[in-house]
Parts: sequence; structure tokens; C-alpha cells
Amino acid sequence: MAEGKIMKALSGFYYVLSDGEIIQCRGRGVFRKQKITPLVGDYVIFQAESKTDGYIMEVCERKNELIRPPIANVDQAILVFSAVEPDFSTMLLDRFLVLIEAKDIRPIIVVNKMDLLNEKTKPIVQGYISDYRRIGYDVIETSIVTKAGLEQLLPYLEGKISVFAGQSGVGKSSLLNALRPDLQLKTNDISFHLGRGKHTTRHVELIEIGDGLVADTPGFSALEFQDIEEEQLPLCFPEFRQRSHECKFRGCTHMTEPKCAVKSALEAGDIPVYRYNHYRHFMEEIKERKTRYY
Ligand SMILES: Nc1nc2c(ncn2[C@@H]2O[C@H](COP(=O)(O)OP(=O)(O)OP(=O)(O)O)[C@@H](O)[C@H]2O)c(=O)[nH]1
Ligand SMILES: [Mg+2]
Ligand SMILES: [Zn+2]
Repeated sequence: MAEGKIMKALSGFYYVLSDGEIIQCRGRGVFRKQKITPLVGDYVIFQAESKTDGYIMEVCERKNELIRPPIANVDQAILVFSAVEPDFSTMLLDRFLVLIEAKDIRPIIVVNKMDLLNEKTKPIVQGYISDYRRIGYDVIETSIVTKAGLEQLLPYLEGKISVFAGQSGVGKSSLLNALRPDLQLKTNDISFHLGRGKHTTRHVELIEIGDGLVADTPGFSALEFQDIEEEQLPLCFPEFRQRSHECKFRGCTHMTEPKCAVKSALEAGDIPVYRYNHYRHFMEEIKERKTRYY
């Protein structure tokens, strides 16, 4: 028996890094019955006859896990959005932020394809970027065309396990290629007739960038709040969380309660209207447990 870390999952195989070598493993048959799914990032105990014939015997306890993208034990999530193509969506970003905040994982926002902005779209996207910075999030503006922001992004990855997550076609793989040119990860044009990406990346894989590990992941098509409870949602909006002690009622949900500090901040223009609207929308959705597709 040996110990290792799953670096890649593809077609039913797990590629486990142990002592500097990659061993191709399958999961034990009983995993299915026990509903255990090994994830990239998992520390595992495995048994192997050869480098291509291993079995994962045990999945060690996880620090955290994400369902979409499927990965375990990450230190931070790099939420990659594009300024345009596909258009920057605050709704999608807020949805992602809530899911990451709920897991206590540090989110870092990357707005890629900044080179594609024009006179009309630039002020809009810049406005959003300053909104999120004002909340306290780190936002990095990047472009693989001008190479802007790449040097700023690199130090965030040092010594950490990060996951690149975001819609298909925003440039996750392209950014990783730009950060480490020998990688040559497959990238692709977004298909314009669908207006959405083609899901070029089809598996999750941990890649060494400097002395950090970064997971490239496929873009997603649905993001749901499966395991977020109503009481948890206000805590996933940092600017609400910070103000909630000034609300008249303890446990204020900032929906209909009087003397609500969040609503006062909203009226004063200190909280963007769209953030609050998304909050209400998510609250309804959690109450109804509906799935939204993108
Ligand atoms: N103009 C411009 N195009 C970019 C930039 N970054 C990526 N692209 C293009 O966007 C397209 C999609 O990039 P990918 O890296 O494949 O996107 P992805 O997020 O990995 O997509 P999936 O693997 O499907 O999830 C490619 O044609 C890239 O060349 C950028 O900064 N500027
Ligand atoms: Mg990709
Ligand atoms: Zn309140």
C-alpha cells in the first residue's frame, strides 16, 4: 500500500502522484456501493502491481470538496469570467461566489479578455469590477492577447492548490497556457451559433505552475444551491454579513424586516441594486430548490 494524490481523473481512471511517479488507478468496486467518488485533489491509499495497474483502496478525509467543478482539498478558487464573449454576468458571478463562500474557500475573481472591450462596454465592465473590489474581493484584469494581469495573477498561485472555475469559453485553459507556455492545453473558439462555449476541456487536472498546483476544469452548464440553507445565504454576501449586526433584528434575512441595515445601505447606494436582487432571487430559489441552467 502506498499514499498519493489524485492529479487527474479521466474515463474511469485516476492518475495518482506518489513519490514523483504517476500511477494509473481504478477505484475499488465497493466505492460505487458506498457512494464514494474519488476526486482530483484527494489524498488516497492505493495498491499497484505496475504503473498502469493500480487500485485506490481508500480516500482520505477531505478539507473541502466542490461538486462543480468536482475537486477536493483546494486552498482557493480562481473564478474566471470574460469581459465579453461570453458577456460578463454578475448573476453568474454572484452564484459562484455564494457557492465558494459557503464552503469557506477563498475566491479570487479574474476578468479575462479585457482586450476585447470597446468604448461602450469598457465603462460597464469597469463599473462592475469596482463594485466587487469595494466588497473586498480581489479582482484581476487579464488578457492573453496583451498579457496584461498575468504577472499579477502568478503570485496568487504560489504554494497553493487553486482551482480555475468558470463558464465554458472564458479562457481558463488559455490563461494556464499563457502562464506556462510549455503546457499546450487544448483551447477552442466559442461556438457563436450557440453563444456558449463548446466545453473544450473535458476533464479535471492538476497542473504545476511555479510551486503551486492549479486545476483546469471544464466549463459548467448548471450551478445549483443544493446544499445551501436559507440561513446560510446572508453569510455568503460579505457586505451583508458585515452590516447585519446593525440590523434591528438578530438573524435578519434582509427581506421584509424593518430597520434593516442592508436595505438602508441599498437605499443609500452603498450596495449595488443587482447584488441585492440576486440575493432575493437566490433566496427564492433555495426556498423552491429549483435548478437553473445556463
Ligand atoms: N481576445 C481574447 N481571446 C481569448 C482570451 N483568452 C482566451 N481567449 C479565447 O477564448 C477562447 C476560449 O478559450 P479556452 O481557454 O478554450 O476557454 P476555457 O475556459 O478553457 O473553456 P472550456 O475548456 O470549454 O471550459 C479561445 O479561442 C481563446 O483563444 C483573451 O484574453 N483575449
Ligand atoms: Mg478549457
Ligand atoms: Zn437586515
